[in-house]
Amino acid sequence: MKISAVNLPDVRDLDARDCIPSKEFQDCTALLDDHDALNAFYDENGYLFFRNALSPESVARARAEMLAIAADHYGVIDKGDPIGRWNGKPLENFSEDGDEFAGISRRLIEDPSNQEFLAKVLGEPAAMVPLVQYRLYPPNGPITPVHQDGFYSPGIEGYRPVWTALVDCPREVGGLMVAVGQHKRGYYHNLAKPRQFPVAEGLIDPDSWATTDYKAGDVLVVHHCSPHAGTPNTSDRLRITLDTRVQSARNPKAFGAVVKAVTPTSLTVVAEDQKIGEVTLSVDENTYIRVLDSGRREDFSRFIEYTVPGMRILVVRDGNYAQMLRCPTAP
Ligand SMILES: O=C(O)CCC(=O)C(=O)O
Repeated sequence: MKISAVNLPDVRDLDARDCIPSKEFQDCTALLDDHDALNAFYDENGYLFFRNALSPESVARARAEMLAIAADHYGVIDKGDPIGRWNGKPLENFSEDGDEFAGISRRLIEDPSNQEFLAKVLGEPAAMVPLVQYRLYPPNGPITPVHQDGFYSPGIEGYRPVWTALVDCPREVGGLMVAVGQHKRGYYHNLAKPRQFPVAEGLIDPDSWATTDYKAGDVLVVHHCSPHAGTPNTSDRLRITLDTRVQSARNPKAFGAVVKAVTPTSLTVVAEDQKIGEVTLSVDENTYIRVLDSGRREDFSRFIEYTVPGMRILVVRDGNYAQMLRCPTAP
């Protein structure tokens, strides 16, 4: 049965801490040279996992950059500590897309040593989606709840999400778990509950959860309909990971832009990528608008009040239609 979203006022929310991963991811590296087989695995299981996928040099650089920010900007590890042991200081004023991280993901994804791998994952030359979350998770912090990315981000179907461990993340450091094969029945998010519409209990097979002991440089690709969640960090170290997305380099649907003009039903933007240039897109009540706060959908009737010329946004287009408009991150 296909569920497009559920409406279950009396059902409890699914708590990620009650989801116990009993399965291990399969390594898909051997399928990289057979794109049909890779896609068949993805369609069947709702994830791809690649051991040691990114080049060690590019991962070491990104790790060093993240460790330096953890020490110098947030003060949560001691300077020079190569394994990121938490020093007990609370992580304060942390933002997953803070400007202090800008450039780390771009350097990792655009590193020539990673291009061939990413092109094989996507099936064509890959470009980054300018949307990234950087994560420095100290021990015993909150974990990412069970969710399906496509429920919050319409238009992302063509991307391949790239979740990467930058330090070794064995089970005690935590990482991501995925409900394998549970991506074929639509969305389990409960519209009867307040925003963020948590996933309802009792719908996902409890025996479907899988994870692994991640190594730095491993890559996990999660299907936009696959339920997934963070696993707890019970170690003494930070969990240092990032997640970004790649898309077709030939036909990028998602791009950073600056708003040039707005009408009640259209938007003209100038893309940061000169090859895309200036575009005018139609906007309607189905456009998913999150331009002020990445976690909140805005009311379309006030579109021209809050979308103002000069504003930087991330656009996801389908031809000349704006599928999603959201505040940008610092890739
Ligand atoms: O790393 C995490 O804890 C969450 C990542 C995630 O859920 C995502 O990329 O959608």
